[in-house]
Amino acid sequence: MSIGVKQETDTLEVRPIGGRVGAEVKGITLGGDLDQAAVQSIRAALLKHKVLFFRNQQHLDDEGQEVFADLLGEPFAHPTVKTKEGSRYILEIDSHHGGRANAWHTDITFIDAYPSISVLRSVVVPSSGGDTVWSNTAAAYDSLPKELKELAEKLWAVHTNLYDYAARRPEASEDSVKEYQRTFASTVYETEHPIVRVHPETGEKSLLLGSFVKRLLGVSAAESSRLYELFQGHITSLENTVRWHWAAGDVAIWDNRSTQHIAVNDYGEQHRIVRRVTLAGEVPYSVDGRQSKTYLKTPNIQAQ
Ligand SMILES: O=C(O)CCC(=O)C(=O)O
Ligand SMILES: [Fe+2]
Repeated sequence: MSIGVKQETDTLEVRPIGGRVGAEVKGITLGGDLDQAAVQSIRAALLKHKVLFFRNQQHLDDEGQEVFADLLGEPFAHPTVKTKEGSRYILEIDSHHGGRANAWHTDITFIDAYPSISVLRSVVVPSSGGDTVWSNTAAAYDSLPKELKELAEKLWAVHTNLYDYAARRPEASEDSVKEYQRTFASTVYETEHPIVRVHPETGEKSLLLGSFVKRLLGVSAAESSRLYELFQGHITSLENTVRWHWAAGDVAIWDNRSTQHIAVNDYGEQHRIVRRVTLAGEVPYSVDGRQSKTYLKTPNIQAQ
């Protein structure tokens, strides 16, 4: 697909990468000075391809990333993790400070109105590895047989930010386990989401699961984990994914309402830094019009 939008003298060129998800956008310099038409084209391409990649955006600093993100929506600060010093709402993910998002997830689904869009900028890249993979959760829903779609549409799940961090990250140092409790899980959230949500802009149905899920409602723990694996397996099926090999200065933007992602943890002790800005989202609706709900928000006594 090619969208013929004038940006200065450039044309926005959108080249799909995966068969079902992801496109590289060329011919655009990201920043706070983009005109409305360019921003609209980016939004339209994002709704269609779910993840957009932009190479060679080295001119962006933290503030440049923020003012560009401002054009796409309302800034949204992480509910528990402090923003990077000197920035308004940048979250830094630094591999030397425990930052490795190496489990499939959608950002911040432990609250009801979780972010609509995330904008990620690569700052330090390892010499090899450190790719990120995204999946299209609308394609994952679409590729289910009718019977499983019907089952999924009936199910709800509890999402939380309190999980067994040490068990999930066997290589993590004691310090990063403490850091997790002190920051990420300093306030504990639990939220009920339908496992199929309806996209507020496109009306598309998508699967809403990922690693913040604690259990599915109305079934036993064993059934919950089997059903989770069944549906999550469709999300992570390679046909529904796209993989990006970063260079410093690349920017990825994803529709957080219809994707999951994972940072591949294959680069050992090498340094890797990415910085993220998230934009406010809407409380999801199920196919039968019920809304997600955060029913627990409490200080974590273990983190005191
Ligand atoms: O490190 C990455 O590539 C992705 C990190 C992540 O999960 C995020 O920025 O939301
Ligand atoms: Fe993430």
